[in-house]
Amino acid sequence: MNYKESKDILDKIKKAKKILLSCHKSPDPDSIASNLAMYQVLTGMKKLIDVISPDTVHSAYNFVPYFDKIIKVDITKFDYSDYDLFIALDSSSYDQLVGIKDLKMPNISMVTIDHHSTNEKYGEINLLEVTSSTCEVLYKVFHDWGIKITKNLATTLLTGIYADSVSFQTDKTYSSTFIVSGELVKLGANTKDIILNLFHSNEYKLLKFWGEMLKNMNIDSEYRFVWTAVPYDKFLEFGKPGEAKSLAASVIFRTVKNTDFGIVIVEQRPNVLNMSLRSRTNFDVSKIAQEFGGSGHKASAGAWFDFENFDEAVEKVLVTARKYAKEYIEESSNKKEL
Ligand SMILES: [Mn+2]
Repeated sequence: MNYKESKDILDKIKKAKKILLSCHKSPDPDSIASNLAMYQVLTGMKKLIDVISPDTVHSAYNFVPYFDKIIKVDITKFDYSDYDLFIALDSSSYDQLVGIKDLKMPNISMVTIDHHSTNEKYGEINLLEVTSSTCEVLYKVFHDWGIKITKNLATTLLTGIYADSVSFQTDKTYSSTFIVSGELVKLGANTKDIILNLFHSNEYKLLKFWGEMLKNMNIDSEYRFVWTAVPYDKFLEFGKPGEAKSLAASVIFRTVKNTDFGIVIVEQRPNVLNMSLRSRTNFDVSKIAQEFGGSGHKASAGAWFDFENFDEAVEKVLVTARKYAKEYIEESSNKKEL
C-alpha cells in the first residue's frame, strides 16, 4: 500500500452512486488531467460521474483523453443535491477549488487528494503527499486499488506530471516522480503527444507578445533580478494573451545568468496588474507576491493588484523586490563567510 487512506476512499466510492469531480479555478493541466484520470477509473467502476469546472477550460488541453466530459458551471448556482460524494483533486482549499472566497461548502461527503504543502484538509478523508503533482499521487492511489492502467489513462496521468513538474524541473520532482513516469511510459503513455501539446504549441501572437516583454526587459545587476512591465494598451494590441505572462516568467525570466529571480508584470485589465515571479536560486519569491496580496511557493508566485499610476505601481514592486533581494544577498554572503 502506498497510502493508508486508499482503502477508506475506495470504500466511500463503492458506497456512492453518483460522484462529483471538479477542476479548480483557472484549471491547469494537472487539475484537468487528475480529474479526467479519476473520471476514467470511476466510470470503469460503473459509477455515475460528473466533472465540472468553475472556469472555462482552455482548449489547448483538449488533447487530454475525455476532455469533452468537463462541463463549465456557474459554481454559485450549482445544485449538489444529486451527489453522494465529492472528490476534490489538486486544490489546497475549498476557496482555491471554487475560486471564490468563503463560499459555503456543499453539504455532501468530501474526499480530497492533493500534493500542495498548503493543503487545509477540508474533506472527511484527506490524502496528501507533497510531490510533483496530483497525477503522481493518483497513480499510486490507483496502484493501491489494483486498477489496470490503460494507454489513455497513462497519457492522462503523465500529462499532469509533465506539466506540474515543468518537465521534471521543479524542486518537487522526486525519485518517485521519475519512477511513476517511467511506469506510465512503459504502460503506453503518449509522450510525443504530451510534449507537442504542452510545450511545442505556443500561439504565434503569444510569442510576439513575449517580444514586447523582452523589449522592455531590464536587469538589476546589483540586486540580481530581471523584470519587465507591459501596460494595458500593449496587452490589448497583442490580443490579450492571458497565459503569456506566467509562461514567459517560467520559460524566460527565471533563466537569466547571474540573477536570483525574474518578475513579469502585465496590466491585464485597466488599472489592474497581474504579476508572475519565478526564482532561479533559493530566493523565495512568494515574499514579494504576499506584499501585493498574492500567494505561491518559494520558486513560483503571483499576485493581482489594483493601482492608479502604472510607473509608480511598477516602482513599488521593484522597491519591494530590492528589499528582499538585499536580505537574501546578505544572508547568502554570511553563510559563505561561515
Ligand atoms: Mn497540481
